[in-house]
Parts: sequence; C-alpha cells; structure tokens
Amino acid sequence: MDTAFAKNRYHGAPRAADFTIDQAWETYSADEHDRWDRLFRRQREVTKGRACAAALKAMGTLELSPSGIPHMGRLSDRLEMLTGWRLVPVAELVADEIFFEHLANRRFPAGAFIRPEAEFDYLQEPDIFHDIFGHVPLLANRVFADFMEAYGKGGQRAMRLGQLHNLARLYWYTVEFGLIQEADGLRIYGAGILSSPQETVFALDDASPNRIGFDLKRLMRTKYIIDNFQQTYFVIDSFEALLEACYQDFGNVYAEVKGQPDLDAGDVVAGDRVITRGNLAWFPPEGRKG
Ligand code: HBI
Ligand code: FE
Repeated sequence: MDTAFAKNRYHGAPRAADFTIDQAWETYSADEHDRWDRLFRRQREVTKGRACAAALKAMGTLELSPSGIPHMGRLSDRLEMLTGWRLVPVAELVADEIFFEHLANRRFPAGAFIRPEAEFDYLQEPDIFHDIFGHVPLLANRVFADFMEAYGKGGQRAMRLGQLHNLARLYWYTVEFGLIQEADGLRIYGAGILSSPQETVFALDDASPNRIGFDLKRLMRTKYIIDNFQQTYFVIDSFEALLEACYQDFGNVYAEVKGQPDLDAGDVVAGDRVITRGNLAWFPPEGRKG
C-alpha cells in the first residue's frame, strides 16, 4: 500500500488505546516547518474571498500563521477556550468507531505527519495541513462545533444501526466538501476544499459541478468519489440550518432513505433546489458513477 501513511514517520509510533500518539513537536525538521509555511501562504491567498466568514475570522482568533507547524497542545488551549474542542495527534486514519468516540467528546483526531514534498499539491490521506488549515477554523465556530459533536454521537448510533455509509455521506458533503450561502455569494466551509488550492477555485468558479441546496435525505442517497473534485456541492444557508436539519431522529431518516435508490455523484433529480446546474465537463463519463 504505497501511500503517505506507509511512509509517514509517525506510522507505528507508540499509541494509546484511543489511537492517539505523541506529536513530538520538537522532532519536526526545518524542511517540514518550511513546507507548512509554503502550504499556508499559498492557501491563505487562494481562500481570500472564497473561505466562509467563520473560517477567516477563526484564522485570526486562533493565531494560525505561516510560522512553522503548530504545536497541537498549544493550539488546542486556544481552541478549547472558544468551543471546548481539542486536537489529538494520530498517525493515520483511525477506525470509524474510534473517530466517532473522539468527535462525541470534542476531540478532533489530527494527523501529526506533514505530506512529503512529492505530494505537496495533493494527497489522499489527511495530513496535519489538511486537518489544521481545513478543519480547525470551523471547530472554533460555536454552532459548527455543536454540529461536529452531534455528528460524532450520530456516528456511534449509525454504527449500531448499520447505517454508517449514509452518515459518511453527510460528513463528506458537509464537513469535507460543504458550501455555504453568504450575503456576498457562495463561500467554502468544507475542509477538503479549504485545504486544496485547486478545489478552492473549482468549487466556486467552475461550470462543471452542480451546486444544490442542502437536503439531508437527498444528500444521504448521493454517492461520492474520493479521488477527484466533487460533481455536486451541497449548499447550506447557515450553520444553524445545518445543525437544525440534523437535530432529528436519524432512525426515521435512515428508514426513508433505505427504500430509495442511491444517486450518482453528478445526478440532478426532481425536487432539487438547483443553484447551478453543472455541465460535468471536467469529469470523464466513465468516472461519474461514484
Ligand atoms: N480518521 N484520523 C482520521 N481522520 C478522519 O477524517 C477520519 C478518520 N476515520 C474515519 C473518517 N474520517 C471517515 O470515515 C468519516 O466519515 C467518519
Ligand atoms: Fe478531513
């Protein structure tokens, strides 16, 4: 399995039962700190006018900057003051039940490794830049922070109900790839977009993807592809609206979704609140199924 995890230097580090490790902040090399700075400067530029207001505000409040890889404990002390969330260092993707257990307790598992130079522009696994630049600012927003805890608790329940795939879609189309309607236009809150220079532009400007108003049941039926931009972005009106939509018994939601066929990633169906209908030009026909 030739991925960044197989190579990353935290792989195999001593870990606790909850899969957390020691970030060993003093072991980062000058090159790794410099790589963080270059990633940060580029993404700070690209996200101007594109990141949602909450993310831009939190960048300042949390003092995120191109001054080397953050110390997760010190960053967590600032974050915890705002919303009670902390970052916990991990070596790699952790099993869903471990992930949900952390989220349910306001702990965000963040990769301790930084991507190798060869994967500067894109990597599949979440490294420290994706997790901190992408996810941490939104964890400083009180409403979104509540949503993330609720998501963790929902995940634990979904596992018991065998409905994980539906809940994973909710995470994917909001936490990772969500857009929000603001007064000045569409803005980005999804971490997978915020941490990607190419997708930060594509998600808002390109004519290829659909942009559809958030609808929980519709979204839970929609497949996704992990190694390309999104064919459809779902747009929330506010974090309050997202939290409100998820404050319901998901048991009923799963029951309703269960009886309906899945949708392909690029589908547009009757009832969709279509904000922009994409031409899917970016996506090769054979790669559109999801
Ligand atoms: N583990 N470290 C880490 N980071 C993630 O984002 C993550 C994970 N495990 C599972 C997971 N995400 C997804 O399956 C979520 O949909 C639950
Ligand atoms: Fe992520």
